[in-house]
Amino acid sequence: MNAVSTQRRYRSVFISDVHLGTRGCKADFLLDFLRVVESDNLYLVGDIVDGWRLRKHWYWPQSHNDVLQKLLRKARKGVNVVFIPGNHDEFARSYTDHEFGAVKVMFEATHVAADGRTYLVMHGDQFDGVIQYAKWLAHLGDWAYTTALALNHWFNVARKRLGLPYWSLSKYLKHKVKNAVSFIADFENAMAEVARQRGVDGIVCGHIHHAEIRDVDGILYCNDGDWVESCTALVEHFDGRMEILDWTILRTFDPLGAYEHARTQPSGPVTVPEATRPEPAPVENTQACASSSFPMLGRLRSMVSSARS
Ligand SMILES: [Mn+2]
Repeated sequence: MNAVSTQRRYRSVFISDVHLGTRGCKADFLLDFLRVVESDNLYLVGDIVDGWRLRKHWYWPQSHNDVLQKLLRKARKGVNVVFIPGNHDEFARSYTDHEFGAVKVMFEATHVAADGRTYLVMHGDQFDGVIQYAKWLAHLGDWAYTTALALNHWFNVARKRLGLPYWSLSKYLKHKVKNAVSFIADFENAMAEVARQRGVDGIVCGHIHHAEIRDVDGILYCNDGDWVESCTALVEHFDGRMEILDWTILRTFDPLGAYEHARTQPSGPVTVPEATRPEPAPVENTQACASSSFPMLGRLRSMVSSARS
């Protein structure tokens, strides 16, 4: 479907927070991205598979399988694929320094860019203040977030019927809620400080589902975003320049892409995931949340922060 002319090549691609195994995962968008975008290096910066959710409720449609197959195929065909587990797929942290079908599993990585800059690559949950200091807020946040995602889903089903493009509620909220901004800033500063202590030039992380490239007092902070809400990736050009790709925007405005056409067709192959019943608020999960990893925790900034104020 996609013309060869739409292919994009980069030196490195960084994606995270895909959350395969959850209804929120935009697997079809990511498949489209993986088909169009090629790179020498592909870093999977954590929360690729949501083991936390899968343990409670098995959800594994074909498209989620296709994503894994696509990633493995890239590794087989010579792409340097590095998987750095996050808090939702921390089960894989036990396999650090092993290889799975040419995919290297690492706790964290140091990436040397084409311009010689060095980047620490890590998921980022280790430095999430909410995990460490306010567990109950995280539970509240998860409930609020799950509800917001369900609303967002139905809202977009309606938009799709009207032929309107996908619109992210929580992305909108994040940018509107002042406190969320300060939380994000705290996270960014903490991550930059880690990079500074390690003596590298920058940091690449994910976890908070907020794509960003920002200079923090001489340290280049890069967050690759997520594939649950915003469908963003971080890419390194062949000259070492970093850029964020917002896939919903790029594909909507790409005149050559058949994607937009497909997306507005009711039975098109690339669509917002099919209508599914929104999950009930996971009240009964509250106890289980006390384990070291939380559901959806990386995506709660706006709600957690509003609860704080
Ligand atoms: Mn995370």
